[in-house]
Amino acid sequence: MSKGKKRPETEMIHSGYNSAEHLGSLTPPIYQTSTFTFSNAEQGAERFAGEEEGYIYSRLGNPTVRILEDRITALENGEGALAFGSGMAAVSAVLFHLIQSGDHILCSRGVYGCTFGLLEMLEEKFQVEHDFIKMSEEEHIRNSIKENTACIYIETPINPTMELVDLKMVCRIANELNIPVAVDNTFCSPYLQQPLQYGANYVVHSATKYIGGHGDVVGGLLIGDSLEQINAIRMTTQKDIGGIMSPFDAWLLLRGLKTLAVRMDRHCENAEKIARYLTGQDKVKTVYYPGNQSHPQYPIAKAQMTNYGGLISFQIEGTIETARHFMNELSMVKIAVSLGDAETLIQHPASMTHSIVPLESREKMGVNDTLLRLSVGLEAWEDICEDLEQAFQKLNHIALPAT
Ligand code: LCS
Repeated sequence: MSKGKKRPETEMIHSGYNSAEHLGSLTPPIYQTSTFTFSNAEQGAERFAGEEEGYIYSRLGNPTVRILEDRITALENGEGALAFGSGMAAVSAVLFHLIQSGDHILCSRGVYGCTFGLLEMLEEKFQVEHDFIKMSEEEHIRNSIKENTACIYIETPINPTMELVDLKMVCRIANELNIPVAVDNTFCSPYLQQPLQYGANYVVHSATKYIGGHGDVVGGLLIGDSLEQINAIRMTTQKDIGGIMSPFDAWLLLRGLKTLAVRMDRHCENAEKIARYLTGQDKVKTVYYPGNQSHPQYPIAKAQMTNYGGLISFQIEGTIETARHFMNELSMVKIAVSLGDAETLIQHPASMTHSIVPLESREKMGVNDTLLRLSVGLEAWEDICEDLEQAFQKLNHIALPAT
């Protein structure tokens, strides 16, 4: 968009793309090419030397992918962005960029299971240690920062416990000490939360989730508050490790982004109703949903999120068997990992997304055997409720067998 910044709903549709530069094509073309031809040998040399702007090879940049990178940069209010083949590729790129052997990473008290796996791998192979802490008390955060703390890595809301981290507070401390902060913003999408505005330096997304929104693509995005740093990552971690996004996947994500605002509004609306229903269900012990006033960090949710998102976790009364039985009785709601799709999905973190986390760490994070995570979809909320209700009723059946 040439005439300055528009509102997010508009930026999701227009930002980073000028149809006049693409034969008037309303939709961005898919530049399905591995390489780009140079008009002569001198031009090739100039591009490699960085003396002339232009594409070289799709691992180093591709026009369709670049439109997506520019669009997400605008949505997160950053200076630059990079697209990757998965969310994990984006997470690992930012960590590899920020750390060296012997460093320390301070993390929120819980992260997605594979991020946990990556942190363990960094420790085993490269002696990069990490600590998970509940980032609620300023003093505790300050005391947990070490001489060798190279970065603070945060999920908020945390997958799957829905615990929140006060971004303003953590970033203030980190900025003061010059420690970069990276925030995984997957659960919110840029529509509900923009961590850079609180002083974070990097934002990562599993674009597989709300940004794609249709369960048909795996991708990751990394946005930075410094174009210089993003370019450095492009020319190091991304170029050399090579976890790039394909032009077709970028195109799918550009298509997904066009409807992000309307989808998120509906996800949030549905989740609010389902959370209320679950809160009143006597087979449910606890509901973890940032929009519940009883959520311990409700004020943080109100301060840093524009709405409460489409994810709800809850503890079911009973045992792991009850949790499994409940899932198996669902008929419309699908049992699947991933989230942010049109379909309502349910999963059992202890045996699925977080099964890689050893029991002791899992319990410290609050991921126990009776915790279920629901990604509320775009269906009629009444149908979601009815499906949950009939599955809860089947549990009653088990509790009171006919004699
Ligand atoms: N960050 C968060 C918060 C995630 O939830 C995930 C995936 C990732 C990063 C990694 O993204 P990916 O490489 O899969 O694109 N979360 C999943 C989940 O909760 N269920 O299945 C995948």
